[in-house]
Amino acid sequence: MLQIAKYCALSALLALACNGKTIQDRHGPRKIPDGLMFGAATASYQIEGGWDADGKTENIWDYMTHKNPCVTDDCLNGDIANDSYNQYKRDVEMMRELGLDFYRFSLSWTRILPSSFPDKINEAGIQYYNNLIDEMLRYNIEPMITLYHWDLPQKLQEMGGWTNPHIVNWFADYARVVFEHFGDRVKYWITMNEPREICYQGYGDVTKAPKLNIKGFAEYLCAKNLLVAHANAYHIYNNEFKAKFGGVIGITVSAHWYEPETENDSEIADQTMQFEWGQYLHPIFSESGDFPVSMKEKIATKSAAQSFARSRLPEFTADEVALVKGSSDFLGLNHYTTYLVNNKTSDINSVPSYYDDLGGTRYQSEDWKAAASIWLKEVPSGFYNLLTRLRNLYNNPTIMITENGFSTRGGLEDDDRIDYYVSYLDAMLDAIDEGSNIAAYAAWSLMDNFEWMRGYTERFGLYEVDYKSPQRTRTPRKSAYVYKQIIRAREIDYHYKPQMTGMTIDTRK
Ligand SMILES: *[C@@H]1O[C@H](CO)[C@@H](O)[C@H](O)[C@H]1NC(C)=O
Ligand SMILES: *[C@@H]1O[C@H](CO)[C@@H](O)[C@H](O)[C@H]1NC(C)=O
Ligand SMILES: CC(=O)N[C@H]1CO[C@H](CO)[C@@H](O)[C@@H]1O
Repeated sequence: MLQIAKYCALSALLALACNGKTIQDRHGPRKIPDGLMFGAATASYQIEGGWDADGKTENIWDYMTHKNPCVTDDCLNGDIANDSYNQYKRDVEMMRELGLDFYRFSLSWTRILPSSFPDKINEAGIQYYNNLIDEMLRYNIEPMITLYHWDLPQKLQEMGGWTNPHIVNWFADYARVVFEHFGDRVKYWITMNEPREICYQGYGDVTKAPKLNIKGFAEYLCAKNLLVAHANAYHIYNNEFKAKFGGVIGITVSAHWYEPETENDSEIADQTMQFEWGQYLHPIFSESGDFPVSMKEKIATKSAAQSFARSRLPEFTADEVALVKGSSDFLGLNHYTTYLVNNKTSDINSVPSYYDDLGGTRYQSEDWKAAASIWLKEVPSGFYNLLTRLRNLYNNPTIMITENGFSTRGGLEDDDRIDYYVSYLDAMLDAIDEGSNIAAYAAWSLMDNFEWMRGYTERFGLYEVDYKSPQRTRTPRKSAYVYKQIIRAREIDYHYKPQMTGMTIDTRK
């Protein structure tokens, strides 16, 4: 009830019609459709630790944090993190406590291929992931593997990383090794996690490794090569493994909802979405393929005005357009928050740069409920609007929500996180009621972890991790009890008040 009232109040604030279905009072619990899978997500560098264990070599996050420890807010790194390299059995126990249908985790490229290439396969790395996968399958928890969640081998970075077109082959070789070793047991595959964060933040800015900051160029080279590498890996799985193993493979993008500030800002809001996530989704999920037209035009026009010989956005060849188009069995979606957009020129943009190419200004309302992360505000209507837009733009693709969550500064009584989860799940159910084809939902995150540049200062976990204890002790927060109840009852009960009296393993598992 509380959530619904807020949902509509926010919509009114944004001068939107409140979606009819959400207006109705929900006194009773709301059913979750059959077949929707529930999970939780993590990523290798954020939880594994064991940075140099048993032959693993440096990736770009190891390298960056070792070279300059205070690149992160707390001057800490992922050397040990949660020690999941050693504690994976406890991790699986937590999945059983929650009653998860699936668990999304990523593989460390340099743990499997210490030279970056398949000339030498690290058996200890393969064994670690076999142990984790087998432990999950013992309890009927489906593994969902992300091949690339930001921890590129440092050696490949020194050869240009995602700006070097040869990475299409490097990634293909790595993907093939992974499919060969784990494909018999793993049915859900994600090639890349969040291309925008990889390319824009890592290559066009300084907010992720490798902090290249070559604005208006490197992020576009990265985007093209990453999409071709993704598509190539998709076709490798389809051609060489799918008939034998029968799994599905897709890509995960991050997508905020961008709400026009006034009726006059809808065009810039649309263009913002075409840049921010259409850049990666349009080439794969649209009927025409290729980068979005408005994005190609804006960057070409700016580039010409700036006296460049050609557009700073590289072109796909016709063969590449065809290779990339349709190269995903599902759309993996990470969604957290919403921004307002207007077409006022922002004077903080460098020229040339991605945001100068795009234009307009993005900001968040002071009235929105804030998480610990500066970029994260709670706006469930934005989730509904985004899911509706994706359904309409891309012919209702199968969507797997691969991340959604809320950060705090720690503590077990996390009512704000519960409020976020319940209201976002509610918004998701509204979209499902109207026809959105949503197959899975993963909470970010199973447990607290290394939050990239924020170190351990921002906590996203259903389980709290004690970084002072040698075992990295994990304790369920109140939100873990609520999530468990939603999964077990397959309904959202807006009045559920958990007794935090000790977590037991769900007997179904
Ligand atoms: C939108 O633009 C029109 C034409 O310039 C103007 O009259 C109107 O006031 C604008 N609306 C808002 C909400 O700013
Ligand atoms: C934004 O404003 C600029 C400068 O006034 C204008 O040229 C451009 O067409 C506007 N773009 C959109 C999408 O409204
Ligand atoms: C159980 C276990 O392996 N704990 C290890 C966690 O990490 C610390 C620091 O590396 C080790 O000292 C513990 O033995």
